[in-house]
Amino acid sequence: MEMTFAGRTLDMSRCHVMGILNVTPDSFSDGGRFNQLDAALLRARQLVADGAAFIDVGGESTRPGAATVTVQEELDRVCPVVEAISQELDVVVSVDTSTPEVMTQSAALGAGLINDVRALQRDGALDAAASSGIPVCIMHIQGEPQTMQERPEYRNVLREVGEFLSERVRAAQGAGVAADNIILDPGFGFGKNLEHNLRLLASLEQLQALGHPLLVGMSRKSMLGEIVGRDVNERLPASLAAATISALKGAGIVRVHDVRETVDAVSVAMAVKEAG
Ligand code: 9MG
Repeated sequence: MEMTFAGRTLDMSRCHVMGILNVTPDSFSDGGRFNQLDAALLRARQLVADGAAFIDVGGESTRPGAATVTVQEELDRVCPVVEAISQELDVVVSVDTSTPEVMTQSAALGAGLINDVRALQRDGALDAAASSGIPVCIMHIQGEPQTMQERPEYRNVLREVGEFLSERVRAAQGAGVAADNIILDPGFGFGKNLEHNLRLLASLEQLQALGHPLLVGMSRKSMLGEIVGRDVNERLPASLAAATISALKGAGIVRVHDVRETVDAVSVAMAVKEAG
């Protein structure tokens, strides 16, 4: 199961590590320290040295209560960083955006993946993703980031997430996105309580039946904090456990803050999987 991201081909039957690079002034766990181009590049170099196959560059925080960002602000934050990393580093640059203009310009500057937590539902996003020609990650979300955690409800979370993703795959293909350029993500913490998140993680293999590689993101999230009772900066062991379980259950990409530690954890998971 191979996939090509701006000229880099990866075997998606193995689990790859995606490092998070927030370029927002209010990012939730790095305190917005990497919002300058130099600082972002420094961080990107470290992520690559630590073993990241992907770097996910995001200029809009999806944390509930985060400030909204204009299209121009998002372009100004994201595009210089995407361009600089693409030119300098041997890594797939992923752009974490729901904004069509950012998708189009990032792809032209060398991004290899569009990561849209709103599943290409914004006006123009389907067409922008299709014409970019690069792979896209379609994530499940219930509601909007500002309000999604207020009262998430499902009759059957696994079925509803699967149906939503299938519908978005059909919409993406209808707009011209190639089937083998689609990655899916159940969207841990995006309109889900702990019970919903655990049910999805326990059944992750079943989402593979949709026929696309899976990306998962649980690093430092409050679902882990709820389980272990620790603050955001003390969730490394819980995050490693979540990444290991995901890799064993077939995830092709884990999106994380702590790349070096996660690469080791995932390597052990992959070695066990191959021996089985
Ligand atoms: C941007 N972002 C934050 N959390 C995420 C997750 O779980 N998945 C994806 N694809 N993107 C995320």
